Amino acid sequence: MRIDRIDIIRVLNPFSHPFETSFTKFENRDALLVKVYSEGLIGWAECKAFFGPYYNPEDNGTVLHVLKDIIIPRVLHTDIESPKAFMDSVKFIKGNRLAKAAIENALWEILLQQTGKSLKTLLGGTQDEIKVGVSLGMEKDITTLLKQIEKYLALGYHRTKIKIKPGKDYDVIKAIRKEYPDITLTVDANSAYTLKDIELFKRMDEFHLEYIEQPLGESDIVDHAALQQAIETPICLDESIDSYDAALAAIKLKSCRVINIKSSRVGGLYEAKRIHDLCVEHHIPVWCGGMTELGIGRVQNISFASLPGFSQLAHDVAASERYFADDITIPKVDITPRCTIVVPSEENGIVYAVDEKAVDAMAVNHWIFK
Ligand code: OSB
Ligand code: MG
Repeated sequence: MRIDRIDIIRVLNPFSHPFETSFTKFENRDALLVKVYSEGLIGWAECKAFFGPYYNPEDNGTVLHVLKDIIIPRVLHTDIESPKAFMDSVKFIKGNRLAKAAIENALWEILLQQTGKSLKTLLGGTQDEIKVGVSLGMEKDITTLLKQIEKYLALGYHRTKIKIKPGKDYDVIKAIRKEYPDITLTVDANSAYTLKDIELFKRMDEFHLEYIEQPLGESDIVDHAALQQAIETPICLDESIDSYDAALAAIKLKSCRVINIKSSRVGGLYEAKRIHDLCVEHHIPVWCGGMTELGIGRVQNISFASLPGFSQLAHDVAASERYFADDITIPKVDITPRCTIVVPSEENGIVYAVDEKAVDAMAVNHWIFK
């Protein structure tokens, strides 16, 4: 794949409903799109960074710097054999995986066009459709949150995940369990606690949650092992799993019993597949996490989630409509009456195209490198 030109486009798309987590409240999706031109083909990708470094150390500003000043000068007008070859060529850059993933993801899109195959086939996906879960932000009070839960249960969402933080945890879950004793329920702390909160997590065992996502800090793999030992509820790691080595360490130390894989967080689909395979080998159930993606990123997540290890648990990959009034693919992502999403493949002929008019309407900056 000869790289002839790369564009970066910053877009803004308002959420239909603000999304509040333990780290920030999002009013819109502020995202960088990447457009890689190669020998007459164009690979689009969506960088998953946010405006600020709230979820992990990167943000749109650092991604722009790393792409513009380091990665793009390195790859422009060179020939890249594969996404893996690209990843090998940027090994000298520490971290910055969201930035690397943006280019890596675009290379996969070019590869799909070159081979005429679906991403599902290239990755080795086995499932025709994936199970959809919902990740709900914090609300001003429990009544409002319960209304949100009711709305998505009525639509058939297979798992309800709520965000928690100190002061908005035990009582909120208790109120939900009173109303819905049997739904598949999970909580995500986005690393808002420390091991000092161990008693709180022991008390949460009574709620038979499917898992507790990222209770402690992102580097606290050892503390997560201590917490996992002390509680019945499985811990699911998200932020902590930023590489294959981190996944291996967490498995060896028994820091978790479930892993949320986000391909962007680990530097792209190639690395994410390695982590998936590692988890399958060690019988660790995985599910595909989300970053409130626009359509381009969402569609790649759907194909990634068709890998065999993802068959048990529901994913944070939902309909476009769950997040936004407008989106940037044709068609927009939608759910089936079974609340699944059909995986694009050669057999079903489903193809998502980028809605360039929608991209233009959301664009606030455009950089061209050629
Ligand atoms: O921790 O999984 C997370 C959104 C932004 C950043 C981190 C997370 C999330 C979500 C929403 O929980 C996932 C989604 O629906 O896209
Ligand atoms: Mg999470």
